Parts: sequence; structure tokens; C-alpha cells
Amino acid sequence: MFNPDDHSHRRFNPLTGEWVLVSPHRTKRPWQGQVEKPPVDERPSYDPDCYLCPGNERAGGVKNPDYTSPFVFQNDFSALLPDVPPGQAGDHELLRSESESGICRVICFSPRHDLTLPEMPVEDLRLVVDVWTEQYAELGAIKDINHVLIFENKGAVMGCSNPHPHGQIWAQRHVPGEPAKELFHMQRHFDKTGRTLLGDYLGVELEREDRIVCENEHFAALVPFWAIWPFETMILCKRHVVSLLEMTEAERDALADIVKRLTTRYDNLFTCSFPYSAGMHQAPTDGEVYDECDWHMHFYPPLLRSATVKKFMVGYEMLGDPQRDITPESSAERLRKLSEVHFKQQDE
Ligand code: H2U
Ligand code: ZN
Repeated sequence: MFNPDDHSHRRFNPLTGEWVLVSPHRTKRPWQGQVEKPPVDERPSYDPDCYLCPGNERAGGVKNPDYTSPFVFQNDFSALLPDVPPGQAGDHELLRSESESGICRVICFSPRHDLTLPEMPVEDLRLVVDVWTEQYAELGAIKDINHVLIFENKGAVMGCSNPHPHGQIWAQRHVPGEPAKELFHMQRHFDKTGRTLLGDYLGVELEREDRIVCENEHFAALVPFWAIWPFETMILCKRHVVSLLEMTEAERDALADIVKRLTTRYDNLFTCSFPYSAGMHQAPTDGEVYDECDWHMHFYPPLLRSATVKKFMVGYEMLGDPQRDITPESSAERLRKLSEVHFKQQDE
């Protein structure tokens, strides 16, 4: 008899139409790698050499103001530029290209160089939620901006250039591939059932509970059934909202709360500043109606076994499907058992 707790199996991701291979029997494999001590992460609250700290000069010579709450600026090395004329090129159907334009911005979450989201007071995280919302509204209202992607790249292993707490926004003319894939599958589910895919999914997960990490009145954080990264999670809203703009004041408070609680659990997992790429998917800003879409946030963390041992998506993963050993259910259980008091603040 097939038992998914023991036997290798494939799980389907209804958001992307892709599969992940799960090999739970391999968690019984002996681990002979060394378990290193977590890196010490002692930073001053102000670093005169940091290009994101208040009052400091950035590359290119612009000086940051003496900001005291979240501060947004135009990325000095923007991958997307506003003044690119629309158009297509290529003289062969297999050699297609089209122009892309957009705006890239950086958000400093806090003036404090030594903090990260989980270490910030929840009131200050709420200010970050407000800035995310304002930026989505402001950039989305621009004529040629049809999609706004808000994300955070955290930790050197993720290629993050600076430990000062910050995130990014890339706003552009086209809907990029990941959200486009999800919107396609959300639309299909909505056409078939009249309900939203993630609304239905959250309903099932709240009933089963075994993949829920934590929740509050308005949001739940869970390890998706189809997670590919060992401790991948998603934050879902308990009410149908297509974007940050539809959230109430109470929901914005609750979003700050759940981001803090989830990321605190992450830091406590391996007693380190837990790296990840996280970001939210929400309705495109092209003026169309997106009733099939539910705002949601993904966390893709690379760590597997300790502060330094990370999962590589190589070999079979690059050429076949993503693969994992530890089941999403056991990852959720581990995250669920952790404290919501940050380890740095535990003995205060
Ligand atoms: P990371 O989130 O990957 O660390 O990227 C930080 C961004 O900050 C990066 O996109 C920008 C880089 O272009 N940046 C500036 O806009 N000004 C600077 O002075 C340095 C970095
Ligand atoms: Zn700094």
C-alpha cells in the first residue's frame, strides 16, 4: 500500500502546474557532514560604510536623508528603465525579443543597520506594510506599469549585497513568468468552480492543520503541500483580497504580525539570521479585473540542515523536477514547535 509518509512520490503544484518529487525514505540516510556553529552576526546600529544607513552616501553620490521610518529610493543600478520605447525585434520566429520598461526601487525597512524584519517591533513592521501598499498603489497607477513585484532578498547566500534591512520593488510593463503562470492556473480554477484556487486551498489547510505553521485572525502561514525548498512557506489571507490595496487596517496590522512571527521562527530554526527570497504575488496593475487572484506571499529559503548547509537545486532538479527529502508536513511541524521570541531577545 502506497504510504506517502514513507514512499517516494510526486506532488502536484496547482498554482504552477508543476510537480515536485518527495523522497521521505531518504531522511533516514546518515548525515556525515559537519554541523558548524552559526556565524556570529554582530552589527552596529549605524555603519558609516553602509550605503543604506541614514545620512550616508550611496554609489553614484546621492546622499540618503536622515530617515527615521521606512525609506524608499530609486535603485541606482535599476535593471529596468522607464524610457524604453515599446517594440519587438528579431527577424526569425525562434529569435524573438520585445522591449521592456519599468522602475526599480529599494526600500530600507528601518534606519537601524543591525535589525532584520523579525527583530523589528511589530509597529515598525506595520510601517513597512504601509509602504509596500503605497508603493504598489503609486507604481501601479503609472500608465506603462502593469505589474509590481515587491520582494526581499535576505542573506549573503541569496546574493543580498548588504545586511542593512531592505527589500526591492521591480515594476514593469509585462507580467513576469512566475505570476503569469500562477494567474493562468488561478483563472482555470475560477472558471471551473467560481471560487479562487488559494481560497479553496487555504480552506483545506485550515481544516487539516498539519501544514500550518502559525496563524492570526486574518492570515495563516503554512508549508505548501507542494513546497520545493526544505522550509518554504506561504502567507495566505483568510479573506479574498486581490492586492494589498484591499486590506483593511486590521488586516495590515495582522500582516505585520504574521511576517514577524514567521520570520522569528525562521531565525530560531538554526539560530541564525535565516536567509531567503520572499515576495508577494498580487493582481497585475493593468486595469483589468482579477477576481481569480488572491494576494499571497512566498518565502523561498535555501537552508536545509543548519545555518550553513543549504539545499542545491542541481542535477535532477535542474534537468528533471525539484526534489525534497524532508516532507512538507515534518517541516511544518518543526517550524510550528519553535518559539516566537527571537533567540537574540530570549535572555533579555
Ligand atoms: P540586494 O537586495 O540584492 O542586496 O540589492 C540591493 C539593491 O540596492 C541592488 O539592486 C541597489 C542595488 O542595485 N543599490 C543602490 O541602488 N544604490 C547603492 O548605492 C548600492 C546598491
Ligand atoms: Zn546600514
